[in-house]
Amino acid sequence: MQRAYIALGANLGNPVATINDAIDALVALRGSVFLAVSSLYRTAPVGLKRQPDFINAVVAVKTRLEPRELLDELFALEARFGRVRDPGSVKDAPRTLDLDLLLHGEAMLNDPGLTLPHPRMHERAFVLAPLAEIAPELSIPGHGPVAELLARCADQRIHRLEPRIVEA
Ligand code: PH2
Ligand code: MG
Ligand code: MG
Repeated sequence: MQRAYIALGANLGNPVATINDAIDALVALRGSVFLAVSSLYRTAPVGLKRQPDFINAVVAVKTRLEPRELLDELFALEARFGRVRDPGSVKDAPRTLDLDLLLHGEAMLNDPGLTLPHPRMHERAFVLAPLAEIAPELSIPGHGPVAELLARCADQRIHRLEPRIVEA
C-alpha cells in the first residue's frame, strides 16, 4: 500500500457541492483506504485569470492501486461528475471537477500523461495550503518541505472556508 495525495478543484456549477460529493466518492475509492481530507478553500484562478474562483481541497488515501490505475479511477470520477475533456479546449479552462494525482508514495514518474510529483504542485497555494493542513511534515520529492513551499506563495489569494455545521 502506498500513501497518495489527490487534489480536487471545481469552478463551474455549484463547486462546493461538487467537491463535497467528490470527497464522498473518494471515500469509496476501490483498493484504497481513506485517510484524511483538508478544509475547502476558495481560491483565485491561477493561469487563465478571467474565470470564476475555484473551490479546492486535498485528500490522502492509502492505496494498492498503481499510479496509472489510480489516475484512471480519477478520470472516471471526473467524467461521472460531468467533465468533458475536449482536446480543442483552452488549457486551464473552467471545469466542473478536476482531480489531480499529486503524489504516490515516493514515485518519481515522467510518463506521457502522468508526471509525479505533480509538476506544478510546489508553486500553487491552492494545493499547498490544503496539503499542509493534512500533512504538515510532508516533503515533496525534488522540491522540499510543504510549509516552506507554501511560504513562497504568499501572493496567491486563498481563503479557507469554515467547516459546515450539519444540524442533527
Ligand atoms: N486548476 C488549474 C488552473 N488554475 N486555479 C485555482 N485557483 N484552482 C485550481 O484548481 C486550478 C487553477 C488547472 O487544473
Ligand atoms: Mg489541475
Ligand atoms: Mg487535472
